[in-house]
Amino acid sequence: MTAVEQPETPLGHGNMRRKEDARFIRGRGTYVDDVTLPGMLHGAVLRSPYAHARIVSIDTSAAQAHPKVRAVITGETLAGLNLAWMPTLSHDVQAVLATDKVRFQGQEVAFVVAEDRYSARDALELIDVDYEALPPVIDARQALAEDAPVIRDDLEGRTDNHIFDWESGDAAATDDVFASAEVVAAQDMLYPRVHPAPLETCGAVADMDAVTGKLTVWTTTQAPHAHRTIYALVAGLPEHKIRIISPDIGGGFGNKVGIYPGYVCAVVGSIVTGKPVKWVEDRSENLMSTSFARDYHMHGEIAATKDGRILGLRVNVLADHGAFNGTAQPTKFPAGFFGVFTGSYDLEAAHCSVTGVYTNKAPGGVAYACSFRITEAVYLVERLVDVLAFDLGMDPAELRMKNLLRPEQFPYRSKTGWEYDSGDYPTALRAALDLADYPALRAEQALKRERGEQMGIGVAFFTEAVGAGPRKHMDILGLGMADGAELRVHPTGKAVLRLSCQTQGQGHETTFAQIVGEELGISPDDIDVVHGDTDQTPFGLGTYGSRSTPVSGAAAAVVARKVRERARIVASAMLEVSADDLEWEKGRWFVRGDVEAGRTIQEIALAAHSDLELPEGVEGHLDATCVYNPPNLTYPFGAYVCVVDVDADTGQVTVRRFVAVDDCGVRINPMIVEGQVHGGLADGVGMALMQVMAFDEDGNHLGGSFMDYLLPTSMECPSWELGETVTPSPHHPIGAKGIGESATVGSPAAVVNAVVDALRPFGVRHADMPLTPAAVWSAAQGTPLRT
Ligand code: MCN
Ligand code: CUN
Repeated sequence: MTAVEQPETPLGHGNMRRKEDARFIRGRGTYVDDVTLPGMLHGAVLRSPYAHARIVSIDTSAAQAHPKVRAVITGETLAGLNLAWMPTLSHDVQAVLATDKVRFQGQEVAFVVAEDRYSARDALELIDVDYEALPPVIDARQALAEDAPVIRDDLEGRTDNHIFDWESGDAAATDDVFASAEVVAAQDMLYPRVHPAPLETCGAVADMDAVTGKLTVWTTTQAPHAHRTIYALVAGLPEHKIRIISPDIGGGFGNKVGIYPGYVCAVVGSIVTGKPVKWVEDRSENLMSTSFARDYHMHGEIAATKDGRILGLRVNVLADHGAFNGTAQPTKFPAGFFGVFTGSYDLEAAHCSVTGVYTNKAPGGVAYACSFRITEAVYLVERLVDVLAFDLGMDPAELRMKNLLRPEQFPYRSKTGWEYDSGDYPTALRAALDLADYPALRAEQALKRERGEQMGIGVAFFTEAVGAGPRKHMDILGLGMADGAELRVHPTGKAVLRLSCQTQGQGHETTFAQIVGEELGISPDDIDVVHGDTDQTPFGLGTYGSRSTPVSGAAAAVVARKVRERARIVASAMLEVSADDLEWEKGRWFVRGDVEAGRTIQEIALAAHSDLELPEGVEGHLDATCVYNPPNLTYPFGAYVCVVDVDADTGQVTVRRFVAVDDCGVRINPMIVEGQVHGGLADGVGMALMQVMAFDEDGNHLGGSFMDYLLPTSMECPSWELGETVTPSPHHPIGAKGIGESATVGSPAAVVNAVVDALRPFGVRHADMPLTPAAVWSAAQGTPLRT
């Protein structure tokens, strides 16, 4: 126990403070940019000023002549190594350095390696690129026009900018429901292009050892093992000759799932120069060229009875994927998990179609706490429910309560084929409404409206599907989404857990130790979690889609249980009784009916490494490994209530209150869960009110700095009011569901619903994010802005 109270919960240490904070709060973390190797050189990327242009020629001679420059690499150099193009995570290819054309502003054109970072940057300006500007495609709605310029003329036989068509649900049944419905409400809405904007930008230090032939890359990655395999495939090296180290990461939020050209250039730079090469991008490079999120143009329709029973949903989406289809998501899901757009409601039929297009913008699409497009899906359905409430003149909370899935319907198979594992939705919504004192808020609003003051109350309910995934259904580039875990208990009863996932701030070193601690009765302080180094950890697909707890967390529990069973055999040898006669209580095996006769896990660990005679075929020591292939996703859910005050004269929105009731099943560390929720709620306020990656018609990026691309601070956020319900996942070994993205998924709709509700006296039924003062003011004037 420390000075701060750490209450004992069913999961042992519960709110244990984060082990990793000991180094973080002292400024003693080790990030990629902290890695310094002897003789290390520095790389810098030359980027395209054009959104779309043909490269006529590149003259690097002046840069080569710079006294501190060691190498200048162009697309042509890479083409000679067959590395000018690399595979994306969505079975497309992406230019590492452009050879033929540039396809978005900020695209990588050349890479300079110099003795220091400043010289590398200076030398960029000495490179002379002759571009022939081409008309850009910026608006996704124009991408499929007859006369639209073809962006991906590198792909054989390409005559348009179409990427994919994907659909889900039953079109005919949905059309029938709509044809006979009493009420149909429709709404166009945009989920704008946004950016995860982690505080630490992306970077890598690559070190190719010419003697051993081993490549070591310290890099900002959320998925070290997946990266290693992709490097192996691209470079033709065996995996054991590649070591990916993901040290401390200053936030990922999905931005660090993919492989960026800069990483590959650092590797090539090291091969070419024979020295380690560091490349770390700056803020503008991060915002302009790395994985964006969303950019979904959605048309939604909702069918209902006059008294507000929801019957069906029909949705068309135009998805802007930028210049390369680089979304990070399971292969069979080109629109991610958008298929869960039926949300939390019991309805008769649903159908959606999604069309993906190329535009002259940075690639990406799945990032920023997205749960693989569930952010878009939840926003869509939660806005549609509010639009329906508007049309019917019903209270939006009451409309939701009337249509939520009921507890007895679980496990629930949705109309688009997802099996929700568990849930008690009405209880969560009631809890949120109680916490907010919803009736009092509506009464206050009525009073204020009489005075001409605009107050809004927004309600949102969400269901997520996280924990990808059953490997039968989910893979990334052919790699099945299962996770390994290894646990070693030392003779003194202290343990090391090795994991394939990689924390970026979620506190894995603490919570995974808590999982094993709970299973074995070893203090989490005595369990070291090793992660983020492919030489030291078992294979697995990494941290994104809130999959660490559902998949690696399950692996940690399973591997600990294997060790516990091994300990039982050792204890039976120690106590000279049959293993069947032993019973477990946290931390020790004892003889059934004789509580005194037992051995603690620490005693057993020592004996397992001693001269104790073990039964035939039983190995000594106390170790185990496992690979966890989840049987299903986990389905966390939550109910949110947001209260805003809007100044209709200035368009200024103040988020006054935010109530969030989350259910992520069993909470391993409630304090960490609350931290995750706090962060996600702030994300939601940011997206709803201030964030958009905007472009002008020439494709110039208008959000390349934090002056233009705004991050919410404590000034814009209220003091969050959290509640919880606990509905364990029936298939997860400890009943936990993911939480890392829940609040980002659920909160934007709550904020937008609140602002639109505030503007009700002006007849406003919908307004697109971000609800900046200009957008709010325009909406109140009856002339909504379109991004
Ligand atoms: N947890 C818990 N009990 C549960 C569920 C989770 O105590 N029932 C704890 C976990 O043990 C873990 C944390 O909460 O310490 C988040 O767990 P999980 O929901 O499994 O999510 P991941 O660890 O897989 O994290 C990924 C998720 C994603 S996809 C994004 S995006 C995001 C997020 O986490 N990026 C983050 N939260 C972030 N938080 C920080 N600080 N930095 C990021 O980059
Ligand atoms: Cu989609 S952002 Mo998180 O899955 O790393």
